[in-house]
Amino acid sequence: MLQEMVDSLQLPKLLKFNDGSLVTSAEDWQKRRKEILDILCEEEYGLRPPKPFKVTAMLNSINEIAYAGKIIEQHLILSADMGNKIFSFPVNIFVPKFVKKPMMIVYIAFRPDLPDRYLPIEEITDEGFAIAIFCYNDVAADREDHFIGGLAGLLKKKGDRTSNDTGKLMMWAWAASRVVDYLETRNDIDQKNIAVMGHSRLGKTALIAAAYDERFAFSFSNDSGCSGDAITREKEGERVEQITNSFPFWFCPKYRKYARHEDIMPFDQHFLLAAIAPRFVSGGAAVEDIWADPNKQYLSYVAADEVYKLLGKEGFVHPDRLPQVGDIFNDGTIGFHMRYGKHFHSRYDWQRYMEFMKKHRIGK
Ligand code: GTR
Repeated sequence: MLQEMVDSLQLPKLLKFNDGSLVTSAEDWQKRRKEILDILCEEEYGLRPPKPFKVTAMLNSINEIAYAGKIIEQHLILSADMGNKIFSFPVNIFVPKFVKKPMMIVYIAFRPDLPDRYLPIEEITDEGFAIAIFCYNDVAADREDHFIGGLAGLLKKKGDRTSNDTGKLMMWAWAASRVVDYLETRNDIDQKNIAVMGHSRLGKTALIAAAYDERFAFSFSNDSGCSGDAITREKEGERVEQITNSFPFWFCPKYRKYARHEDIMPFDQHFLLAAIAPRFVSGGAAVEDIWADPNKQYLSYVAADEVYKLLGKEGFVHPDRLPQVGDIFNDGTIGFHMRYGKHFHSRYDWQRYMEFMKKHRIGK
């Protein structure tokens, strides 16, 4: 049933090179993955900013007895050396003291508050996870500022944005990789189990971060929907037209041309998920989040599964039907859950992602 649904969407093929030849081995996939990452830069998110020469950290303050003495809380400023310029942004790290080398979640946050309504820090660290948090607005403002501030200002070229110029989702995703540059220097966390996570626009960002940076062993995208984990073809709710009208600055200018012409896109969102293979990816949906379209989110994971299978992974383990409230599919390399309620990053979602990571911890 599901396969027929996926087939009827006539999605661009994951396992076919741009020249039409077939992708039949893991080796082929390495090349195909590069093509896919290039297509997504070129057509949707814009070019990836260059890797900095060096990332350094400055510790602003530390509290060794945070949350009843259970947690070490550190406030840092990371600085990325971009050659002729330096880009700096704050990162806050919470490490539980009662576990040796905890798994680490890089969380891309909406707000600077610690904790906030989407981010129950104490519950997360009580589960034995360390968490590194940065606020996306500290990287590039989430509004039409004509790309003058933050990383956007630093990358800005003369004149109007055109073609494949970098959008802000890609900038936020780039910053998540800078956090990993820094985390790699620490020996108090589990380097093999670093995840990236975000909700909604930042769920889209988390997927981009993982697709382009193989150091993320896990990625968690909560309610990310349009231009994130949901297939765009025949999607309910938000589509390319609405998203590029409201948030043109999230994308490269070229993406807009697919408004009402989704059928000619040389990609769809299963490309983004497949670029994460063979690593772990898990998505959350909410039954009332029609704007994101839970069914099209789910079908995207179903469609990405063939790449995991080609790479010898278990992929997506799920029944042959659309998702229902209360479903939790976490046996395979791809996970998915659908909860009751609306668009929100809830405690329930956090529990599912942490459960998934504990279950699949690498090297346990
Ligand atoms: C909406 C946008 C969605 C989603 C959401 C959010 O306005 O249309 O794509 O990203 O914002 O980030 O909360």
